[in-house]
Order: sequence, then structure tokens, then C-alpha cells
Amino acid sequence: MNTTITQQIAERLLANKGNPVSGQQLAEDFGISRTAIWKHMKELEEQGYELETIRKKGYVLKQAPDTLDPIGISPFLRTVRIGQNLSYHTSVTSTQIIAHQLAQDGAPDGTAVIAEEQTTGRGRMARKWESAYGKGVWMSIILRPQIPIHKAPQFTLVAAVAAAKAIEETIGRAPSIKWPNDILIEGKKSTGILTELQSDVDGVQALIIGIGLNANQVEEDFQEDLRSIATSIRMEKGEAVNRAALAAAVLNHLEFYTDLYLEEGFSPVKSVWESYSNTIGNRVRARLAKETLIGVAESITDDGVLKLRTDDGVVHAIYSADIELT
Ligand code: BTX
Repeated sequence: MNTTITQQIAERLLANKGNPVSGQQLAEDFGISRTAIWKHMKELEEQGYELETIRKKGYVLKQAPDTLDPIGISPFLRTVRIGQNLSYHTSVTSTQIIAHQLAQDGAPDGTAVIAEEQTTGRGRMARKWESAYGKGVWMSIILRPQIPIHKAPQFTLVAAVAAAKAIEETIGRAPSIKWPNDILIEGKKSTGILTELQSDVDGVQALIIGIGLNANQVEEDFQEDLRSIATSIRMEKGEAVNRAALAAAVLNHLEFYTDLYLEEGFSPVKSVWESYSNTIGNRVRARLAKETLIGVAESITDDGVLKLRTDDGVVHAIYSADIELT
């Protein structure tokens, strides 16, 4: 990512939040005048940074804006690829739509599209995903692993593990993953994952991994029909969280687990996924497109397929369904 001087100054201020950063020092480090530094500070104030100037000491960052733009995210990002190319938007229809277009136009592996709001955020099977302004992390990541098409669903699990790890770090306790793509905290949905793909005869051209993570909603922020089933990190942690740090944490873990997958295959990722799963070993009701099956969720195959044993002893391979614990 091409970081501007303003962005680099923001990073310095963020790293020293609450403590003064000397204007003289910044001027020397960037090889520009103190007046130029002052202009960068004005620009940051316009972007929503609250700064205090203390004579002879420097600039103190009081409050960073709660946005998901590169300036907000980059101080927390520890990746080489994922999220380094960041397409940031205030309002979009769906980050999936934008990511599909970018992928078609040749966007590099790891490109992330992130938005403050989605007007038509989507879930699986044309369902809606509520994506209110400034409340969540709504993002789509373009990955270009060289894998055959049938392995694409594994990446839903890679992404679920990445999001679960980020949530665990943030709230200090482990969420559970409901196969294939929901991350629940105390039984309520905090995150949804939607994996789509672009492919040709040679295999996967691009995976578009959509992650919707409820961050700072309070109960009333959700539409009424969601209140009994949805939760947010804020509701579980008892305080608002820095969405940029949360988004970066997901991206950091996503790169880690993608690399693990590419180096060692699905098996180690699957083990971590299983450690979060509330599905495997339990009796579940699986609503498929055409039927509903009840039985024990026995295992996940290496292709990310759920094996469900119904009471007649038949083991069904389930590729996509809504699961309910019974
Ligand atoms: P899903 O089909 O498993 O879940 C959709 C269902 O979840 C809805 O029918 C509704 O009951 C419930 N729901 C809707 N919004 C929320 C919410 N904010 N929190 C909790 N529950 C909700 C899950 O699909 C996949 C969602 C992916 C969303 C990301 S956001 C970035 C990217 N862009 C985009 O349009 N979709 C993805």
C-alpha cells in the first residue's frame, strides 16, 4: 500500500495515543518543514482525528475516528498480502459486488473491499445481511489460491477460523462456529461468512470471501426480527470496540490460516475449526433446499462437507444447509 505522509503521521500518533509526538521530530523524520507537518495535522483533523497541541511538547492524539479506511486499519495490519490493497467505501450496495468486479479486472490476491454500510448486503441463498452504517465490519476479500473448484468451500472454514480467532482475542472468550459459516457467541449470530467464486476450466480464478461481523451494535440497532438471534462484539464485551483493529485482526488471522492451508493443506485448519465447532458430535436439524434431515453431525470431510447420520443409519453428505442444534 502506498502510505501518504498524512497516513504515516496518523500511525505515529496512534502508536503514541495520549502522549505527545514532537512536531520537530516528525519534521526531521519526514524531511519536511514544521509548517508542512502542521498542514498534515489539519488534514487529520478534517478526517475526524481529535488532536491537542501542547507547547514545546507536540501533538497529542485524543481520539481517532472510528472508520475502516486504510489510515484506520494500517496501524493494526501485520500482513504481507491480505488487506494491503484496500478498497474503502462509505456506502455500497454490497462489498461482494465490488469485489467480483475488481477480481474480474485483475485485482491482486489479498485485495480487500471494505465499507461502512451496505444497502443490499447479502447472505447465502439471496438472504439479506443487515449492514448498518459504522456499526460493523463489512468486507470482501479476494483470494487467488491455486486450488480445484471442489476445494473452494474449505475457504469458508478458513475464514471462519480467522474470524473466530479475532473475536476470541477481542472479547476474551471463545465463540462457537456453527457449520458452515456462522460464528455464534452465547448462541447468537455475531458473524456471517459468504464464499463465492469465479472459475474457469483451469480451476478457481478468484474466491470472494465476504465477512460480516457485528461490532458496535446495541440490541436496538438491529431490526426487530434479528434481535433474538443476533449479537455484536460490543454487546458481548460490554464496551464498544475499535472496528479498525477488529477488521485488521480478522485480516491478520486470515493471512495466517490461508498460508497454513497453502503450506500444509486443510487438515491443520480443520482441527482448529473443529475446536470451535458446536456442530460436530451433536444432534442437529439440517434444512436443505429440498428436505430437512435430523441426525448426528458426525464429521467434516476434507472438502468441508458435513457428514450427517440420520436415525436410519444412512450417512448423508451435506454441502449446504441451515443447521439448528436440536
Ligand atoms: P446467511 O444466509 O447464513 O445468514 C443470513 C441470515 O442471517 C438472514 O436471513 C438473517 O436471519 C440473519 N441476519 C441478517 N443480518 C444479520 C446480522 N447483521 N447479524 C446477524 N444475523 C443477521 C451469512 O448468510 C453470510 C453473510 C455475509 C455478509 C457479508 S458482509 C460483507 C459481504 N458483502 C455482502 O453483501 N455479504 C458479505
